[in-house]
This record gives sequence, C-alpha cells and structure tokens, in this order.
Amino acid sequence: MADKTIDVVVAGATGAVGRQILTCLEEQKFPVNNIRLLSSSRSAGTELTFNGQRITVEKMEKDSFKGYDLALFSAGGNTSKEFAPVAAEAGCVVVDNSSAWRMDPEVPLVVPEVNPDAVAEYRNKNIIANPNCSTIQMVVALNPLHSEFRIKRLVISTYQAVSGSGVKAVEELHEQTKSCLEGRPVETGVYPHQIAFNALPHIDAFLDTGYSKEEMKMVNETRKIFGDHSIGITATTVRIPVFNGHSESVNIETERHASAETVRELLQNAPGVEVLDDPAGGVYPMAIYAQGKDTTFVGRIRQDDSIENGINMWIVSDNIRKGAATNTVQIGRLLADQYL
Ligand code: 25A
Ligand code: L14
Repeated sequence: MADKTIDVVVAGATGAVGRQILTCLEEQKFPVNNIRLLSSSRSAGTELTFNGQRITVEKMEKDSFKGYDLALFSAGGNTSKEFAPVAAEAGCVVVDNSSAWRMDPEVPLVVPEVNPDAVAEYRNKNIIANPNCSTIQMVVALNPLHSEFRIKRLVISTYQAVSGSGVKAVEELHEQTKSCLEGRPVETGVYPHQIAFNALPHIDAFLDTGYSKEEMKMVNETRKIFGDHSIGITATTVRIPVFNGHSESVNIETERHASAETVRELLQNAPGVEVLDDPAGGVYPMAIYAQGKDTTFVGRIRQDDSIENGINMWIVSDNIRKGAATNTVQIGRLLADQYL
C-alpha cells in the first residue's frame, strides 16, 4: 500500500550500523509514522536525532515491539537470536543484519537488486536476513554476469575496513595510528594484533578447516542468494587499515564466454552499479571514493587469459551503507510497499 505509514523499531540504534540506518530512513524518505530506538543498557538514555527530532534510546526489552510493524536489527548475533523471535511473535517483521538467521532455510536472505521476490518468504518466521557486507557488494556486481553467462567458480580476496567491526574498532585504528606515528607503544583490543600499518588475514572466528567464518559467509550466502548451490567459491578475507569501504579482487570463471568489453557494458546498465574503469587515466574504484555512497563500484575489468572463460574485476562499496544499513532499509521498503 503506497500511502501507508509504518511504525518502526531500530534495535542497536547507537552502533555504527544503527546510526546509519536512521540516516538511510531519512534519505530514502521511508514512510515512518512512530519510531522507537533500542540498545543495550550501556547506551540506553543516549539521544539520537531522526528527521530533526531528538529521540531517547531505550533499553531493549521483550515487550519493546508490541504495536510496531517493522524492526531493523543491528545489535550482533546473540542479541538477534534472543530478540528477533520475540519481535516476530509480537507481529513485528524483523530485518536482521547479523549472521544469526542468514542460513536458516526458512529465512530469506535478500539483496533487492538480485532476489527481491524472496522477500515474500518473510511469512515463514516474520524474519528476513540481511547478508554479510562483503557478500552484498559482490552479488550486486556479479548478478548480471551470472544471469548472462552463468558463473561456475569464484576466487575472492577481500580488503576490508575496520568500521565493519563497530565503533570501537574505528577508535582502535585511530589510536594505534597516532601511537605509531608518535613512537608510543600500541594497545590492542578489538583485533588480536596491531591493525595500524598492517594487514590481518583474519575476520571473525576460525573454523577447524582453517577457513574463517567470514570466508564461509561469502561461500554460503552467495549460493543462497543466487539460489545456485553448484557455484564453486573460495575466499580469503583480510582486514586492512582503512576506516570505511570494503574492496574485493574477484576472479570469475563463467560457463559461456564473456569479453571484458561485454562485461563492462553489462555492468554499466546494472542496478546499483557504477563502472569506474579507465586505469591508465587513474580511474578505478577506491574505498575513499565509495565512502558515503550507496553504489557498488566496479573497475579493473579484464580478461583472465589463464583459463578459457575468465574475468577479473575489483569491486568496492561502503560496507556500512550498501553492506549493511542501505540494504536493510531497501528490504524494509520492499516489505512496506507490498506486505505491511
Ligand atoms: O555477531 P555478528 O552478527 O557477527 O555481529 C557483530 C557486530 O557486527 C556489527 C555490529 O556492531 C555487531 O555488534 N554488525 C552487525 N551486522 C553488521 C553488518 N551487516 C555489522 N557490521 C557491519 N555490517 P555495531 O557497532 O554496528 O553495532 C553494535 C550495536 O549493537 C548494540 N547492542 C549490543 N548488544 C546489545 C545491543 N543492543 C541491544 N541489546 C543488546 N544486548 C550496541 O549497542 C550497538 O548499538 P551498545 O549500547 O552496546 O553500544 C553502542 C555504543 O556504546 C559504545 N560502547 C560499547 N561498548 C563500550 C562502549 N563504550 C565504552 N566502553 C564499552 N565497553 C560504543 O561506542 C557504541 O557507540
Ligand atoms: O555481518 O567486519 O557477519 O568485523 C561480522 C564481522 C560484518 C562485518 C557480518 C567485521 C560481519 C564484521
């Protein structure tokens, strides 16, 4: 229903993603009627601004969701496991940013540019999952190639910003950088090693296989979003000392042949994508350029001559925006327009 207004809860409102969700609701002119902001007891009482109004953040409780239509969650996996079913039971549809529900076969995992129709499956549990940031930007860029040429295999290396780990990680990079430059000892907290002037091949926890959970999210979530479990996917995910914006090197093997020129043209017309590809002229996607934008930027598109049907590309997006808040609010919009 086009003219209806929605009563919205933002759970984890004080976090890096939660604050961005508020901005995205404003920017996308989401038809908000009442809005309620929730956090842990640590941040309850904080005042945040939404559409020019000061709103006091409340501690999330089991009865926080009654009478609300839509809850946008970004409060970490454990919080989502505990509270998303409570909100869902109260009749409030949850769009969840954490990894808690993504691989539940009854919960749709949605990127609006790729599988918008999956939103309808929210009815199973009243929960929709928002994918991992690295996965979202990659599938936005790869969807047109998969449709046209069918992707057989992906080899991925990521260069991920610290903002994905929240506000404290941003402060940690800041402090460590200052300490290094001023010759003081470096203190670690969020990350197991110094992140300033370093690269850590370590995001989220390691599994017995030697892969990290972040790497396996890229494998499993990509297959689920494309609805194609035959795609071979292998990833190495790396944290680098960038504040915001994830970059990815992706090697793609397709079933049918695609020239670099055809891929470039295809992506120039793809929703949510902007091609920046004049390397000799210094034009290619960069984290500092993607910062603050909702677009997924693609460049360095070139043939991989080591195999018959191969393409290499470089994909960059703002991990807090399209990788999290923007995508969540877009899913909320699809729900609001069709079902709420
Ligand atoms: O488990 P997952 O799913 O893998 O997710 C792990 C983390 O990833 C982020 C998110 O961090 C999450 O904590 N994340 C989730 N989805 C993401 C995505 N798609 C994603 N990142 C990128 N892409 P975050 O910083 O974005 O958000 C954390 C928010 O969660 C709130 N929260 C935590 N436990 C909660 C809860 N809310 C309700 N109930 C709970 N039980 C959290 O609120 C935040 O809003 P907060 O009140 O705990 O703290 C927010 C502010 O408080 C400051 N702060 C926190 N701890 C301390 C502190 N200050 C001083 N000392 C501290 N010890 C922070 O500065 C922050 O601003
Ligand atoms: O959404 O960068 O599963 O530390 C959890 C790890 C988001 C990024 C998720 C990071 C990720 C986060």
